[in-house]
Amino acid sequence: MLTMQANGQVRKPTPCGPVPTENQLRWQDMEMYAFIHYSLNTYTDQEWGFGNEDPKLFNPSHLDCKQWASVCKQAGMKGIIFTAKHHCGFCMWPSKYTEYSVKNSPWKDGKGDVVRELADACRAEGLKFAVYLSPWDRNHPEYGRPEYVTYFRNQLRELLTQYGDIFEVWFDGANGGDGWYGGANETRKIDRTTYYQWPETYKMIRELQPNCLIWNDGSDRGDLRWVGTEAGNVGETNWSLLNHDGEVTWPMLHYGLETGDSWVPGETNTSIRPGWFYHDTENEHVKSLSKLMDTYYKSVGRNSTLLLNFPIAPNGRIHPTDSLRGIAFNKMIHEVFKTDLAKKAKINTQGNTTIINFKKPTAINRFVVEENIRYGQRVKKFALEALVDGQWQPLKDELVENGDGLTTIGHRRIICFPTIKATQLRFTVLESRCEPMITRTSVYLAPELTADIPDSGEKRSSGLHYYFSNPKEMMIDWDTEQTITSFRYLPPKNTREGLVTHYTLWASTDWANWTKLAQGEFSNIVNNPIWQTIKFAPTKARVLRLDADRLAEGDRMTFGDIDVINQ
Ligand code: FUL
Repeated sequence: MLTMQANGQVRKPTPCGPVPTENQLRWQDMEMYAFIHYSLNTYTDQEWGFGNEDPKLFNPSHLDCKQWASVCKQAGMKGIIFTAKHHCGFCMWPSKYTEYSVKNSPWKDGKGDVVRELADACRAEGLKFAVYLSPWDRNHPEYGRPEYVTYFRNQLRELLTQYGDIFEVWFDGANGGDGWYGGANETRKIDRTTYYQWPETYKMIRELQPNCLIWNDGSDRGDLRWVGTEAGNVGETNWSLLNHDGEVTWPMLHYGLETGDSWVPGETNTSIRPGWFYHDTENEHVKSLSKLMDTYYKSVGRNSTLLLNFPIAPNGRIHPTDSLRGIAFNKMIHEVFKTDLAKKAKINTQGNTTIINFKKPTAINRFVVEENIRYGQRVKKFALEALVDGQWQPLKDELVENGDGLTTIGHRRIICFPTIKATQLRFTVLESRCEPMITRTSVYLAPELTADIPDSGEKRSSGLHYYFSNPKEMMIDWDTEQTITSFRYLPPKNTREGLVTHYTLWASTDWANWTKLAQGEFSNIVNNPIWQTIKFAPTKARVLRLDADRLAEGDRMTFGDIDVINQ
């Protein structure tokens, strides 16, 4: 095994397969950075705006980008990616190419620029800055036609030339089809592989910002890849490789491709709350500390980076619950990895095996191992054993359900196991694409998370009486008339089969006359299958009817749970 020598030199550094660029290496070392979702959606309580929302709604009372940057810094984030434009098309900077921006909002009399304020605040905090620019634009009249692509590039040029260094550009792949589109109010389909002409756009990015990383979820290979879920975990096996050409399937996104011909590492994106945008109803659902630690182990601890979203509340600030949780998260990471117990131990490496000898029984529950990825990703499989009471026992990654999870390493692999008192720990590379280049083997004792704040995102059984009047129609009834204000739908778990994406909700007091309460889509429900809330004016009802106007897959609607909120 090629190990780091005492003088810090590595013997024979011959590359093994595809290797990262300097940009990708620098990016991987950032480890954690923040997403900030903020737009008109914050004021309409939506996840996806339709494109016709009034710019006048944007009028925060206390918009404070310095607070965002300070919270993110204290939460251990090395940079911020900001939604300069989300799917609704509203620009958070005064783009000269559209009227649909902050310049037509009452905020700072239309003279404000959120992108500028945040870029400046990041620099003052020593954070890097990056932008999310949604290719899908539900406001723009030309969306779907070549003119829009020119508009999109013009906007990108503004962002890449007016706000200093940009470390990453995020081109969201979502494309729901329907939108306002300048009043056309229709569904527009595009061919994702050809419409945006990415190669030309990439060329422009490389010219304007040579150090910028390109994120794109598949249609054209960028420098980084999505990991196939917004839940906050990448596969326990995670190759930083993909093929440059050809189709990208879900397993390739989630696990990478061992035989891939290009270095395309995974970025794990998730939100500190169920949704990406702020909703009052989610204030009790901010991820718990243990959930955030689990996310850390399943992203940074699996050869990925963590892109953690903090939504901005309508007043223009990060909500105190989110900021306190984010800061506690960073403190906990430092607490867990404070003392490397291998430092005091005797370390002996022979061939592909390293033995860490603590000399006396030592309580441990975390193992950290790193490869020198500058020369490629090599390890396919390894073993971890502990000597406890004179017996060698195999260890497994307790966060992995099937198998022991001891496969790839890459930039960093963290193995969590229940606390044991071991006198020795044995790490062996069992399979590797080339001779392994291990640069770190560390051991820690993480404190138990006892007084944790509960993760209130879990399912709540609402005990309602319901039945299906046909496969796409659900009835919920009560014995007596109720005044109701919202209906909530939790999609089925781990399946798209029967998942409702578009709905109409009706109410009745007599089963004969029906009032339409709401009609619409559950935005982003496929990628982020969380509780969806339909709010309406207080309505008297004895029965509710939910029509599934469109399902993600299949022809019979299902749900994980449903809930009705009474006044
Ligand atoms: C998704 C979008 O549709 C969501 O609204 C959010 O921006 C998330 C980060 O990416 O694809």
